[in-house]
Amino acid sequence: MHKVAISGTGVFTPEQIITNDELVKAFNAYADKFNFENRDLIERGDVASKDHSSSDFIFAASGITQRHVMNKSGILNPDIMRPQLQKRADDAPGIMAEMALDACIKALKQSGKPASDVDCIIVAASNHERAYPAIAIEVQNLLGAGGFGFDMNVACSSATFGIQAATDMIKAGSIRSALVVNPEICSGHLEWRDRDCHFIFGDVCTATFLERLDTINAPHFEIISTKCATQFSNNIRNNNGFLRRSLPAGLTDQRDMQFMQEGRKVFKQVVPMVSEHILNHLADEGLEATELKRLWLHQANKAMNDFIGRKVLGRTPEASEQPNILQDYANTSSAGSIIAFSHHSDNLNKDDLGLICSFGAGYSVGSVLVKYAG
Ligand code: CO8
Repeated sequence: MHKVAISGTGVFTPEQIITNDELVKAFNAYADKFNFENRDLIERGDVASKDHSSSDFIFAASGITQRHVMNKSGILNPDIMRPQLQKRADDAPGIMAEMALDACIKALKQSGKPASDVDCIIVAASNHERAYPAIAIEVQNLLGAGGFGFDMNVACSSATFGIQAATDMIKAGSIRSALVVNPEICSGHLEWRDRDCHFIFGDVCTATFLERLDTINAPHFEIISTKCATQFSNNIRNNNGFLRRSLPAGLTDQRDMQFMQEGRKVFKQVVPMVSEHILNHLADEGLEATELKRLWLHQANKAMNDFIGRKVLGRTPEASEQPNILQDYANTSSAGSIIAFSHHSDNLNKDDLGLICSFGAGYSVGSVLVKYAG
């Protein structure tokens, strides 16, 4: 069995930013317009009126202050309330492949390896822009990599599940290296007209380069072990699949085509599941939580991360021990824990242990225990 390490990460961050205040202003204009246009139905009690959103609520409930998006103008237009992305010709690079390419180039640059050294590309994300051909194969082509590529989806846990798949293949010797890429255009499947969730998500793409320990020539993190778990739940769900047009209502705009969740239930059920998972992973390795120098958690909600950190460490973690990036990026689904890992892996000493953990729809939870090798 070969040993495996992470020798590079890359983050593609869209230039356009929506602050909470901008988001709330647009939502409230939409709500006022909706209430005016439906005033008779609302008066008769046939339609519920829409309440205003609030920046103070958003920050208090989530810790989010802004999000990056691929298209701001459509989302903030009260007559549109969704991103407006240009149609691309079939022979032009897809939008996800383009984001992925940027992140992959950055990850490879950090690892000091050319694209020709990449044996496998896994595009692991919560929604893919099409079913086939796999986006991973398009990225492989744009990058000039060899080997093979495939797409996978485990919602917010896609990155860690992808890292486990890549690690196992490298260990076994079927590949020498892999790029695990997470292009997330969450803005495309978020219901911006629903105040309960309109603030939650943002867009980004991350890439993680893994290779055999004996081929590395850059600072790196050795992967000690990975652990994945799933447990079925409908509390986070999106019903927009290819069978949609075969339903009686066909493709008409309906709420369940976008992200739906029972936020409170998710919060209550996922926090214990994740903290227990992390403690079990450490126990499998004969480790105590006190031996962890850093926790790079999924970035869904600050209060959620505070709970998990306290449960795992038995005390409130320092901000530097458990870095959050969600204040700037919001929830970026599978990419969140990798942004935290990529942006906050400094000030570690040789042999320090850290853990990347993502969790979400499924339910799913994945953790990657790493050791900094300098
Ligand atoms: N402004 C003002 N008031 C509001 C707003 C708003 N925007 N939204 C809700 N309120 C009101 C509610 O109506 C409610 O009022 P009342 O008490 O009168 O009924 C009150 O505020 C409290 O509402 P909630 O109970 O909903 O508020 P919470 O404190 O529970 O916070 C959260 C809501 C932030 C959603 C919280 O429950 C949470 O973070 N839960 C966990 C969510 C989570 O982690 N989900 C994981 C999803 S990610 C994932 O798995 C990947 C899926 C694939 C990606 C999809 C991309 C689109």
